[in-house]
Amino acid sequence: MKSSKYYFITVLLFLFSFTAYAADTKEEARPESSQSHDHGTWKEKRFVATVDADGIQRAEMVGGDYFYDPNYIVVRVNKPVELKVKKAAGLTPHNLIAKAPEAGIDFKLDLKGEPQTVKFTPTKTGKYPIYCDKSLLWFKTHRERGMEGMIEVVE
Ligand SMILES: [Cu+2]
Repeated sequence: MKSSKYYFITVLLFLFSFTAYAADTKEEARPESSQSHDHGTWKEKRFVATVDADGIQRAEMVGGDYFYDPNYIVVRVNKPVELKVKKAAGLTPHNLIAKAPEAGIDFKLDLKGEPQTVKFTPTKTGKYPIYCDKSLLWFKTHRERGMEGMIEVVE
């Protein structure tokens, strides 16, 4: 009885290390951010925001398994942005993260079925990644599965 228990644990350990190994060896097909993807299906969906009459640039985005649409948003520097985000149908939890406080872009929120509005004013031109950091157990993060994108700030 004891040996079958050890056998079970050994198999589990093997599966775990194989999963980690498989995740490590997928390094091709990178977009401009530093993360790799496990499939070649990430396609840029670009949205170029225009400045509304009230001076605000508005954009809308949907996040789901495992995408953002659009996933590449171009905004103008030093003009306020209102990004309305919501979650596509599905049970998997998703979030939206940007960590570029040096450019005035710094937020993290869990996506919901009802739209939420993220407000920020980009202060520096450049390209700033957005992504979902959720994952299930030791599996790949959603970011690694393609749930990432970019905010590009232009003059
Ligand atoms: Cu996600």
